[in-house]
Amino acid sequence: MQDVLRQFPLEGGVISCEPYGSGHINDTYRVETDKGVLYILQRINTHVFPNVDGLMHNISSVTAFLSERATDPREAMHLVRTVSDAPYYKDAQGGCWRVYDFVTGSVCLQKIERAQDFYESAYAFGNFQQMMAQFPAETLFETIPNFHNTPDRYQKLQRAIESDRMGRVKEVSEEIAFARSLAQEVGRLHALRESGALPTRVTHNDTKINNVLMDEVSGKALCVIDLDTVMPGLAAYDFGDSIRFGAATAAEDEEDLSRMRLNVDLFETYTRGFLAACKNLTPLELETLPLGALTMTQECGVRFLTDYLEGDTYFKIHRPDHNLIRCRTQFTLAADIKRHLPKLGEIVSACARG
Ligand code: ADP
Ligand code: GN1
Ligand code: MG
Repeated sequence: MQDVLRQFPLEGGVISCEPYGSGHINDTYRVETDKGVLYILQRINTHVFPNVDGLMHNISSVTAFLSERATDPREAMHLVRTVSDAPYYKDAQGGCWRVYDFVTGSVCLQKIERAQDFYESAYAFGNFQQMMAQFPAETLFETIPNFHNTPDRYQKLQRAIESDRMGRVKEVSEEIAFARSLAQEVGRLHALRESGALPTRVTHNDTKINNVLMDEVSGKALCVIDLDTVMPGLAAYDFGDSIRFGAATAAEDEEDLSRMRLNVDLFETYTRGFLAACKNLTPLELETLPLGALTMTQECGVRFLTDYLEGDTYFKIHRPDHNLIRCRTQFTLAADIKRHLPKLGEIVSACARG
């Protein structure tokens, strides 16, 4: 780690470097120097992001674009370039490392404690999308092709079932049946994107509440982080993924499925915040926001199930059946979202009217 940290022009000598946060993808560390300055050091997951140059090109240009427009420096992440002025450092073993300034005085929530926090995160993600409407989308690399292409996620599940590498298919027949029962309905967003009925926008694509930082005093959202998946996408992806994670009554890996439901009040809170910041949605985009919540939840369940069948090679796990547990919570939540769709449509219409 010392060798890695020497490659970045940090203020002061490093006194600690500890694992930090609870992301499923990168290895994240909090670094502190003897001058009291904090940094975030990350080893980029190159299995998930093989094109690190493309990824870091995106991050450099998106962070620069956002900081030019920020009124407070804490509103945009700041990437620390290496001593050779590169956006990341590649070590002798091929590990790829990047450093950000730690956004001081911020907190990162793992779950919603107050509705106001969810409103704040909604405003931040809505605002992110509104600002990125001015960003030259054609300069972005597609860091994970087909990231929210739901039919493609189903094809990957099908291939995992057919190869049954871990011999786990026999344990998950109920989950496979549930996945298939919603395949057509959750394939609709992708079809609407392909036909051009829904506009492609620059979206974040991973809008969990722990990908936004809040001011520890005022509780106001400061900045959107985890920009690895900023790519062309649909408004409904960003809206839907936030609902999946934040408007759920239980954690993504809750074992007691009776605790997992949609919190309709939080759905309403998020919709108000998102639409207060993101003003340019078309009528069909608005109409399909609830379908986005269903689709992102079901798709995430399909991804967890696929990873379970493939032997847990994608998402970090902390127990052998972690991905199966995560899949079950997502499918339970998807079923509840489906039951509420008419009501959710009414809420979106009411919020869009103001
Ligand atoms: P992953 O892709 O693995 O989710 P993230 O980029 O989201 O990685 O980082 C993991 C965690 O590290 C975040 O949830 C947040 O707690 C923390 N974090 C990341 N960047 C910063 C930052 N610039 N300032 C403060 N905390 C940060
Ligand atoms: C991953 O990186 P993180 O933990 O914020 C994943 C998301 C999933 C999420 C499920 C690049 O997000 O797509 O929805 O886990 N990110 C990537 O919690 O695959
Ligand atoms: Mg994250």
